[in-house]
Amino acid sequence: MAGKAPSGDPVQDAPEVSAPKHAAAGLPAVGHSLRMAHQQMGVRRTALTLIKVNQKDGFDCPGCAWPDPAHRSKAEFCENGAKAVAEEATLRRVTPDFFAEHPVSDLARRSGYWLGQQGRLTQPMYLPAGADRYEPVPWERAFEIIAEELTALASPDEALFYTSGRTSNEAAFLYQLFAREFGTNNLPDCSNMCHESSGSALSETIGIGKGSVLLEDLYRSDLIIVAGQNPGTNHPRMLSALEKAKAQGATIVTVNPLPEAGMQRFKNPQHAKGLVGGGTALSDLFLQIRLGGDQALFRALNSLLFQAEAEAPDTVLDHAFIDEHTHGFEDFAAAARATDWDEVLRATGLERAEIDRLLALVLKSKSIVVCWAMGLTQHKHSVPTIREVVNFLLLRGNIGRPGAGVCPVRGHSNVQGDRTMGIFERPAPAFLDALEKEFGFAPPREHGYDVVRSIRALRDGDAKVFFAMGGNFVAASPDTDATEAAMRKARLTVHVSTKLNRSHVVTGARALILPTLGRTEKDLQAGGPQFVTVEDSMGMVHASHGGLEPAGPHLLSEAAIITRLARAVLGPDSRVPWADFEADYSLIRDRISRVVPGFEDFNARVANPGGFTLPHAPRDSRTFPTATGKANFTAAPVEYPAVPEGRLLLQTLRSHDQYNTTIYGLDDRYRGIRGGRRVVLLNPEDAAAHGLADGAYVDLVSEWSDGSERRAPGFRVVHYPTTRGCAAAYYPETNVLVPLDHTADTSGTPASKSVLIRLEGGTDRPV
Ligand SMILES: Nc1nc2c(c(=O)[nH]1)N[C@H]1C(S)=C(S)[C@@H](COP(=O)(O)OP(=O)(O)OC[C@H]3O[C@@H](n4cnc5c(=O)[nH]c(N)nc54)[C@H](O)[C@@H]3O)O[C@H]1N2
Ligand SMILES: Nc1nc2c(c(=O)[nH]1)N[C@H]1C(S)=C(S)[C@@H](COP(=O)(O)OP(=O)(O)OC[C@H]3O[C@@H](n4cnc5c(=O)[nH]c(N)nc54)[C@H](O)[C@@H]3O)O[C@H]1N2
Ligand SMILES: [Mo]
Repeated sequence: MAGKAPSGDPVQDAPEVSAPKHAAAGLPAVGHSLRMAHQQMGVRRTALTLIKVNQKDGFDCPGCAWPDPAHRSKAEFCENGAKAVAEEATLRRVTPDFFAEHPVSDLARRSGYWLGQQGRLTQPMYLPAGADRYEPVPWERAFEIIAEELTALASPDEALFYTSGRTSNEAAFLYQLFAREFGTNNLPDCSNMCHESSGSALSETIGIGKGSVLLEDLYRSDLIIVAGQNPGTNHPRMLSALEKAKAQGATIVTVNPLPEAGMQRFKNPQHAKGLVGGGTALSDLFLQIRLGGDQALFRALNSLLFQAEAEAPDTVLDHAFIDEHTHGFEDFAAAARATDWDEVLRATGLERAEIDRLLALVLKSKSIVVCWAMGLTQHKHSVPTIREVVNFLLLRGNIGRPGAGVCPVRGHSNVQGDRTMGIFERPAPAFLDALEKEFGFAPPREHGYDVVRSIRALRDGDAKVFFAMGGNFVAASPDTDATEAAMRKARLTVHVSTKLNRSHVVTGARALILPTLGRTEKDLQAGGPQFVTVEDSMGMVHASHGGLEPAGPHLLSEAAIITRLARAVLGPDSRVPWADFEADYSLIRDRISRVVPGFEDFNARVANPGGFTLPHAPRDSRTFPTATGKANFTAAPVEYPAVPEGRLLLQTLRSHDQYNTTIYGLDDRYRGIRGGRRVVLLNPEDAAAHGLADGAYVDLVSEWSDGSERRAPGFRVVHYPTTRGCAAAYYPETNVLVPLDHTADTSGTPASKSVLIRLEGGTDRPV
């Protein structure tokens, strides 16, 4: 029934298991998404809301960051977008009565699924020091409490300002402005756990930490390699783009330890054929790689390109491009020629013939795009892995040409825009100069803390106030026990949120929950109705207009919360006209247009229904704003995770029924799992080697070089066609296994796709 949350907390470790699916979307996806939407919002609201998703007069889908095509269909959303919308537009409400009924100690025992299912937060809530119940608090008092704690700090650097990636450009710009006028660059964000490795590798090699392709490039591409990504679940609308690319002649290669259904076959729900027919086979070649083997794979491919060039000079490499636009070619060539094939085969788990097959496809393709997501970014050696992808593309001039380029597929719907707006703990000096010029205060220059450093700072007493603009920091971060202990040391934790989550119940001495509008809702301010803007994964900026009545009369927009907070904390001395910004967001956009390159004339250009495309020097003109002024080849040693006998590598990934820490349901339909999340997918031969039947229960125990161990108990074994030696289990349940210090070199991203584990335990289901 719409509006009612399940009462009990369901069992999550006894799923039904059937064979994995070989196709994604189609009719079951339509049915599934409508069922969930009806449960949350009823039939009428579902219909009225879903027709506005990603339409030019509607709102940007709060799901993923995949771009919208120029010609939009009437239903420009996917199954999981519909779930994301339903989760926000739900009719369920969390009121002060709910908090009176449920003390924090009770809520702390509930699952993340249960917490999220309770509905939308409706009033600001305050947890006083020593109390076990949140109580309602007026907004003004909430801002006073925050101001008390912030102004009592010995230094502004004792405060942390986290951002998750749904925050609009306008709110993100204000938020970083507030943090910097207050005096700190401590702006950790979800990107630190996500595509930071892409940003690091791309900034260094091509001069900009963003992808270089537009949708048209995918359609024009000859070869698309999708590595370390599960679009069928996480970016379902990408499947439509791949289908179209395929129809126009592209070959598609998938590199993944798992045979993900979406990459095998796609039944496009927008065509009758897709609904009832067999759909389109997407992947032409599937390389079932070992976890962490991608750097070795691309290095091997590069060495084969050199070999092919030696056999047929001037036919394989793009010498004109290399000579004119790149730096570091000779060193890289030497490294690639020295490739150790035994190592390649060990690291990738592939056969030489499979890599040769990929080579043949590469050699006959003029234009190549490489797409990737968390399978490439969350390893210790992620940055050199992505640099190797760049090397591969540079060799044949595949950057800055139609149909070719790098395509890191971003996660949260505005995570890329938040960065563009200055949510970054290591801002570029030019950005700070522009802020200083525009607002007349001197922003701090010293770098701030990223996510992992923020947790250490809390743990060590160097940070005392934690403020989050969205997200679910304690559940999304690694090393759950250490992170929770660190958070409990804070003096004050504040969450600007739409839904209840774990971070609201693992708090500092005092805590606040500040309920905010979601993107689906109307945003009415003193200056009239407001809209916000977002940037998608391909650097397109457009407006998002919410249409629903807000979830309650007490909600404030994110922008309003920041402006009021800023006034409470900074007082009349602030150089920023906060009240004006709250009343009229176009005034914020005017300032953005003067601070952030590419946003010139922002208000006028965003009035164009499709929005506008941000400049991207490598894509637009083959200019590379790097330290050398060229695109940089890099020659790092090949790395891959070492796995001792009897141990497995575990990746922590998403099921089909979750959005990060938001759990929509307990099914992972494409992988054949129903009604549970505590599962570990094991290759049947690995399971046999451990004497584990399908359905046995084990503890996952991670082991680290410092001798420490971490345990996640009670996982049901599922025999699954994953690469030998490579296990998989869902996040966030497995975040307990990933130590804080297990991060990617250079980017600092938690290496949550390569966790060394052993399996312990019996066969019976634990009670
Ligand atoms: N419905 C839904 N949509 C989402 C999200 C969600 O949770 N739910 N999350 C959003 C966010 S924030 C993000 S960042 C994206 C995440 O999108 P994805 O990166 O697709 O998410 P994951 O579930 O982490 O899947 C990682 C994929 O990489 C593969 N993989 C893991 N390790 C390796 C490796 O070493 N090599 C290779 N080649 N493959 C590997 C896994 O088998 C899996 O297919 O999705 C966004 N969209
Ligand atoms: N082990 C492991 N850990 C991971 C990952 C992994 O693959 N494995 N993936 C990592 C990745 S890629 C990411 S991006 C992070 C995600 O980290 P986060 O972005 O911090 O987590 P989410 O679960 O997306 O946050 C969900 C919460 O956001 C709030 N919210 C939703 N919409 C809005 C809104 O419009 N405004 C506001 N203010 N709040 C809103 C709701 O209260 C909801 O409970 O997790 C990372 N952690
Ligand atoms: Mo992400």
